[in-house]
Amino acid sequence: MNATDALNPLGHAASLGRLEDLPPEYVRAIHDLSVAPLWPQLRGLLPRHQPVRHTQPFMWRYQDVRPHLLRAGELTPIDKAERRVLVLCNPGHGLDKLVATPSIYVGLQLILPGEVAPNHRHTPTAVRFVIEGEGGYTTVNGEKCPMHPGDLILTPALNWHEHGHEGSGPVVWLDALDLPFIYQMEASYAIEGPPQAAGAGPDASQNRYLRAGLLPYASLGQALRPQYPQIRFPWQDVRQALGALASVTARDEAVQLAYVNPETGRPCLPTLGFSAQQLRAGQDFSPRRRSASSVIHVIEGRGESEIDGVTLKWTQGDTLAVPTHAQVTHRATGRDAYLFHVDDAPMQRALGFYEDF
Ligand code: GTQ
Repeated sequence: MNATDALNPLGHAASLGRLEDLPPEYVRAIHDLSVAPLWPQLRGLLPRHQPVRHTQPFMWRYQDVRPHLLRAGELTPIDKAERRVLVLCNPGHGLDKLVATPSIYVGLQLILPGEVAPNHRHTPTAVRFVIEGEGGYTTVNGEKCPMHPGDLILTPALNWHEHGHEGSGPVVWLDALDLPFIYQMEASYAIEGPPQAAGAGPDASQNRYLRAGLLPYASLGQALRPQYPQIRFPWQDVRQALGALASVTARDEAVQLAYVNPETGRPCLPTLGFSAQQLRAGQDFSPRRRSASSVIHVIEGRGESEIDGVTLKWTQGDTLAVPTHAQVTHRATGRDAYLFHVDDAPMQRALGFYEDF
């Protein structure tokens, strides 16, 4: 074949040379040096126009997983688990990778009355989104955060955190971590510590960052600001703010609030982004297709989502995985639904390639 026949109009080769096209002794010689030719793998590494995606549009039903999580409470005492978590594994990646999407780890964590999940800190960043139960708490760097259903609590990289339960009945929350990326970087590890001396006072969401637009005066112009001034976002505030936003938002626009650092207005964590959405009943909502992957947790309500042609019918407590570049439509049925979104847009923005289409 004449080489110029195989060029596309942009002057790039339609197909590239394969490993089998090379003399075996050449391949052996470079492999012996731990060296490989790029061109047989170039289109795999850099496919044209769209990334290769193994992540499946998928849903974990809370009512399916919950009984097994409660059973884990009987089967495995907390001191044999430290964190009693069932990890939501996207079937496109199998059970070993422990990922919901390539960049997002999600687990359901159970803590029973009187139990303590002991203090540690680690390089991956985590958040908790409370699903059910009262009396749970997470202490983050000495700040004790109560956990009510719908609350978001941040445990940023290298911040000490421990969980406990002073109430009755099971407490369950969703853990979301940037663990897959940190693990891939060979940078994931944890350090154990003694129990924290938690302050008796309320967390900062209850006295320092009560309203948008109002900051503690002393934080202005402070050279050394706390990196994570607000680590708890109470659901009752978020739900109320969504209702207020809905009243001034056109029917075809998203009623969605981003969780941000109140002092900087930036995403509250560097790798993963969080938002809460009020999805209006009886109306299709199709966000722009985006390069970020995401996990969606149903806070309240029921409905369905079409993700790359796969229809998933959801109800309260269910969790969905949305691959990168997916075409998505959400629909709440009956009454308005409330969704919690985790995405890797902050990471993609920091790396300079975030896109929506
Ligand atoms: O609660 O600290 O799901 O360290 C995975 C690792 C939860 C936690 C997880 C963790 C935690």
